[in-house]
Amino acid sequence: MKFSIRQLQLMVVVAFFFVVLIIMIPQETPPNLEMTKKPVKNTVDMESDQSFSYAAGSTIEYNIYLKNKGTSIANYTLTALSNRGYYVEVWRDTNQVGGGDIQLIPPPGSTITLNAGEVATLIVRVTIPPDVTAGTVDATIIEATSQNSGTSDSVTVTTTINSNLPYPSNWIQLGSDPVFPAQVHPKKMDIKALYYTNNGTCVFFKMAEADTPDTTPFRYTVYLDTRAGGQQIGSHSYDYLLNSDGTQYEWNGTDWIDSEYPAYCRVDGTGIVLWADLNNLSLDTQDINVLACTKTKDETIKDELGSYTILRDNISEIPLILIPLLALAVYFIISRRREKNARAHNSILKTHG
Ligand SMILES: [Ca+2]
Ligand SMILES: [Ca+2]
Repeated sequence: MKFSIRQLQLMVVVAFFFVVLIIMIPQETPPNLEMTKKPVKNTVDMESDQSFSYAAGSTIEYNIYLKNKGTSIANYTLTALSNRGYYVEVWRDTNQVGGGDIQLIPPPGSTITLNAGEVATLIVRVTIPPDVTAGTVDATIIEATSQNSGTSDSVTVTTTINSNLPYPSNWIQLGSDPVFPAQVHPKKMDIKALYYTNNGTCVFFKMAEADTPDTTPFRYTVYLDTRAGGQQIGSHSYDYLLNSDGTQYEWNGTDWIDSEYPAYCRVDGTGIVLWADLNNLSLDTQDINVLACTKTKDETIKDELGSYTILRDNISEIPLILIPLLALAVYFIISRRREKNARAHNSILKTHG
């Protein structure tokens, strides 16, 4: 078969247009592929990574927060894993007082359902075996995966085993903040939980913050109402103020003055512990009211948690560890931060339940 030059020229031109046409026609994508290209909306948010030191043989509590960022109800699968293989429980705290109220883990992989925008306070409990060597570090990861979107988020709580701490490790949680971190800025001033313990000589208060506390620019304080009189804040009148500046202040009727006794303070990971010698506190027959506060140096209050009421006997000379667990029925009067302006709503509640 022979082509004239004219025919060949025509064929080249046709071929050229054909190629151009193929390039210009948009490639049609299968509709299914187009669907998966849509970004998956991340509907899960979990906060905050935390750390603290505990003695071997103790059970650790960290309060973490899970939020449904989506616009509809969602189910989340929860997992919790210690890299040391320690026993881990996860509880939901429904009343922001005392410990957890509903156990979620074990069993592993249980489900929690949250409405759109709902926040759950979860209490992670890690049990350290008694024979663990000091200096061992445990990292426990708690993860929530949305069963609807498949997206997930996680939090890591890191515990250093220390057998030489100045305080006992049998912390009793007084209560937790219901607010997702961190509506208080900076995060290091956002108090997420308050705990106490005593060793028969001193009474200790631990504040768990959403980030590492910094006592240089900020003040971490605990107010104590132990006797008649004092500075009225809310429904209680406070007599002592333990301050992270190292001073135990006392209300003299009109002002907070230096009591000339120290307030001991130690930052440990994302926690801060304040404590006082029981001999330096005048304890009346009344129960003890406690309020935790973070402030800037110019006394601007950034966050507060409490107040909580502790039975006087549980704070006095008997070390907490020697009080039988049943007698440790600690009663609180709670006024949550959200209810600051509605203190009439206060109710008496019982811990560990
Ligand atoms: Ca509770
Ligand atoms: Ca008082």
